[in-house]
Amino acid sequence: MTTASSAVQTPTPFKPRIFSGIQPSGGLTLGNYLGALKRFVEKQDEGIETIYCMVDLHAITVWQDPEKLRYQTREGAAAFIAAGLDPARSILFNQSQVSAHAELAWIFNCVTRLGWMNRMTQFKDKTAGKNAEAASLGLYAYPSLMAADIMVYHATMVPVGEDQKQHLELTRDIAIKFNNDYGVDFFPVVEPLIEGAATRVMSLRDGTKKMSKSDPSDQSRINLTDSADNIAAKIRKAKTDPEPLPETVEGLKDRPEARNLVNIYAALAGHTVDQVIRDYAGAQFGTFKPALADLAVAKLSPITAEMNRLMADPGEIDRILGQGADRADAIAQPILERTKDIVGMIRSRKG
Ligand code: AQP
Repeated sequence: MTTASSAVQTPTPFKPRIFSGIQPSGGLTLGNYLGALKRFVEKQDEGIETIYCMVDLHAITVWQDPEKLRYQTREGAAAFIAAGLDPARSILFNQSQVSAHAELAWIFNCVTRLGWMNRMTQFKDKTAGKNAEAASLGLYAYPSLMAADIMVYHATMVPVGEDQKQHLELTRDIAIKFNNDYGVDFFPVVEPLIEGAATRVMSLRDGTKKMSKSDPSDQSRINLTDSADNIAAKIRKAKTDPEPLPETVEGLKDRPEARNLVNIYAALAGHTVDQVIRDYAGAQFGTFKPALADLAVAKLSPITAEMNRLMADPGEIDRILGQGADRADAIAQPILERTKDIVGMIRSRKG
């Protein structure tokens, strides 16, 4: 069973502030929705200051067609808003509009140790079976930019899926080393928020692999732009085993595909995994899959419809992203300027 696993909260002198981002490296998936978007909106509604970003600088660490990148950045922003994000309450922008991210990332590149980077499993996963020598330097340095994304706002909490846990630990290490090296207490030690039934939504074709927007198989994922028929067909064809659903949550152990579908149901319904198992104990997939498909369509179709409506006016999306970037920049610049002071750089005349 997937359970809440957020780290112990440590007292901090920093104001609670949430930052998180999504790469416009493809159309967003059910994994991005349950692991990120849905929770981002919940955090906004809890009244904490929230800053969210389409991380286009991260996306180009692997090749992106320029027109598609622009489209996907707008589509991602539309998904945020369609999922309930209010750009007046949260800050929503695309990363490349706020240059402080890249500037702080360079300073962090000089704090981060090669040995730390060599342990990052996402780089290994993304280059597995490929020529790692041909990967971009940006892909290797990705976690240092991610640390800068968070620290440039002095964010104290980052809602992410399980897959980002190691990068968050690295962010903490970079902040601690910076503070120690310069004898300051300047960067907060950030807390990952890894909560809920769907912190790791798995592929519909292989329950041991993460559902991912860049998986070559479209059948492996549910896209937020999929039609109701498409969603139902993908769930109907999702890989499962021949057994009925178990009587207890423990019975899902060693059944990754069954566990994944139950987790998705729980996250979409807002139920615990226990509750879902109680409701469907002994059910065949012939019964469970249509119920899951109905639920997925009921939850996702209104989001898809709103995304389509918003995408009809790209100028309005660009305006929202621009306003968000101005607000983000107003927070980031003073923190970047103070960082440069600490490092011994002569202050910008603008600062
Ligand atoms: N399958 C998933 N289950 C739960 N959470 C997920 N997230 C991504 N996939 C899942 C969460 O979504 C946020 C944004 O992720 P990202 O777009 O920055 O990059 P990613 O984690 O690398 O997602 P993808 O879909 O696998 O992208 P590609 O294919 O481009 O690498 C993060 O909070 C992440 O945890």
